[in-house]
Amino acid sequence: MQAYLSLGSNMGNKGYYLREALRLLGENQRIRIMAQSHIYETKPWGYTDQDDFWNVAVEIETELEPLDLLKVCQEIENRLQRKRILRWGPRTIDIDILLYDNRVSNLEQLRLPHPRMEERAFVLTPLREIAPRLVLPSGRSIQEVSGEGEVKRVD
Ligand code: PH2
Ligand code: MG
Ligand code: MG
Repeated sequence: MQAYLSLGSNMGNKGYYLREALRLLGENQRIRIMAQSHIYETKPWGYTDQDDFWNVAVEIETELEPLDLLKVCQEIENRLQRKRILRWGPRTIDIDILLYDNRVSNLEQLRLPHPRMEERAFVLTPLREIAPRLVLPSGRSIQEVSGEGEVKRVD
């Protein structure tokens, strides 16, 4: 199965947390990283009184079902000292599942497709880089939608 993930960090050594998260994902026997975007520095979205984020998008192939993939992502977040204090608040690492094949999930722990992905430049810009032909859940091409927020490449 194919999935797209969005990773973000805005605390401490952001590059370190992103690299470690990607390394730990790739180390999982049931996950293969197929494509990885550059790192983008992005203005915080939602709760704006916090440091800028660094964001990355990846395409993976996985044998894990969505909830098992979510569990792996959360284990990596916990391992990298993620503390859940504020919704949309500062975090060492956040790993979100954006799309998982064409699956739809309305579970409280996991909404698929990610309900806010098309509003956010910090998701769309890295994703467009690795999936330029992607058709978004709304039916629009990823080329037509830019989302809100400032985004610039850092690496
Ligand atoms: N993640 C959030 C809230 N706001 N803003 C940016 N720029 N990047 C993020 O990854 C991000 C955010 C909640 O997960
Ligand atoms: Mg998030
Ligand atoms: Mg999250």
